[in-house]
Amino acid sequence: MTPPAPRRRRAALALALAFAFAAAALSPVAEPSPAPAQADNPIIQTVYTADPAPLVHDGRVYLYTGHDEDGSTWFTMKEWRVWSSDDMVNWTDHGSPLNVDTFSWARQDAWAGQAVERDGRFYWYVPVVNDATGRMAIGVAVADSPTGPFRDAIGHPLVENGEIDPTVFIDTDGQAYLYWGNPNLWYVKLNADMTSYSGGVNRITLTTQGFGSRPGGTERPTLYEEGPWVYKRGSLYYMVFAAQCCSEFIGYSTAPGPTGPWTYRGTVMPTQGSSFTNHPGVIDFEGHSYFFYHNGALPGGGGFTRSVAVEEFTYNADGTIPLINMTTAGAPQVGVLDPYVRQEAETIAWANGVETERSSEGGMNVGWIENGDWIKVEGAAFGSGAGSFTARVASATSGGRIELRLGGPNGTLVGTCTVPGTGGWQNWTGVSCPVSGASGTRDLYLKFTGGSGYLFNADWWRFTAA
Ligand code: FUB
Repeated sequence: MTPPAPRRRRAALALALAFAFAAAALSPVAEPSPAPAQADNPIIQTVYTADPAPLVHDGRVYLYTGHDEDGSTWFTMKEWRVWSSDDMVNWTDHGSPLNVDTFSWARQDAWAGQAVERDGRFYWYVPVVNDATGRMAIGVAVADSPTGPFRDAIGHPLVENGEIDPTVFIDTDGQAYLYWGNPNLWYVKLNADMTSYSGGVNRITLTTQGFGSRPGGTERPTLYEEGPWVYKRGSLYYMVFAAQCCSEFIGYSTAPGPTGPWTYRGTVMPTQGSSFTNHPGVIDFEGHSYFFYHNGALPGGGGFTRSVAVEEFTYNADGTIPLINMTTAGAPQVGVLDPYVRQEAETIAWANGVETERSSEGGMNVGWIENGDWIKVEGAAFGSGAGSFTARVASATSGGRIELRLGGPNGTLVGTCTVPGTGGWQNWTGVSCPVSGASGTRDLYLKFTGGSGYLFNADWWRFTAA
């Protein structure tokens, strides 16, 4: 239960300093940095994340990412992670339902993948080293839920040519395509089962007309580097990709069909943000368009300790993508959060000092809470007023307190719940306390206080109206 000390120190440092350093790390930015307490980017602060792959399903955005290990000096990645949100600012941690060991034939490198839904099943395509050949191969995992658990769908690589970064796209006629590649660009036409393909492996010819011209690019004449993301908008097909190396920027091409011919359209996101790689993911959600990427903006962050962020954008009238800059503000909230229904403690707009783990009661819980740590939950709609607060908590020590504050970690105190020792980090009990002064729509801060060491864990919470 007790995490290794270095991990804890990393998180505490990262999260305590994040506000102070995030603006400096994102250089340049289009607008002046927002006040630190308003920062929502990077959207995950409890671990380093990379290679975002968003998927809209049933009114939620599911975000599939890689996980850069703390202190990495290479792309040391053992597992993939899933997060979800219905408002683009409060993200629920679903843990890691897929890792290298899921594929019995794989050795290492849980690098950039993408998941898609078809006929109620979720297929997650990932690059990973094939132990038998030592080369990168593309595996496919399947699940009945967007949050898994995922299992190896076929027990062997779907396709292998030593290249990486699969993106999957299902066209409006039902034909699915899998594209991938670095340094080349490939695709196969997936069969309806999504776990096999027909017609062989096709190579997309990288022309400068299709993918831009790389300055000084003798070995690689075009800008295309890796990380393709293919989708369709109206009748236009888009391929957004990491361009040039290194550092990368994000460029894009368009085509009248899923296999081309591609025309290079320019830069989506310039080289920014303290990571020499970047990786695109583009979706529409609730009438808005979003661009996901990664950078090195958390303290301790860099090229191998990256973090996923998101920006809202609007397509130009002719369908071209505007230039998007990294910001610390992130995307605006879509709607509000309902504090009167059960909310997972691991639903977080910004975390300061805490981490997450699997809960014995299902899902995840927040843990490694120390005195002064806090969680921001953005845009909680209290309406005419909350009367009480309930939380599911556990403590192997003597507990502590949850201070309910509005507007900031030192904002207006509207209630304090005492958490007792429960005899174990997974021995769960309910605690309640009265609340007064919480009305309207406010940013809620759960501030944790108590003695020294780890205080308690939190699984979920809810308010009751006055
Ligand atoms: O995360 C490992 C690799 O870095 C990905 O596969 C690439 O797209 C780059 O982001």
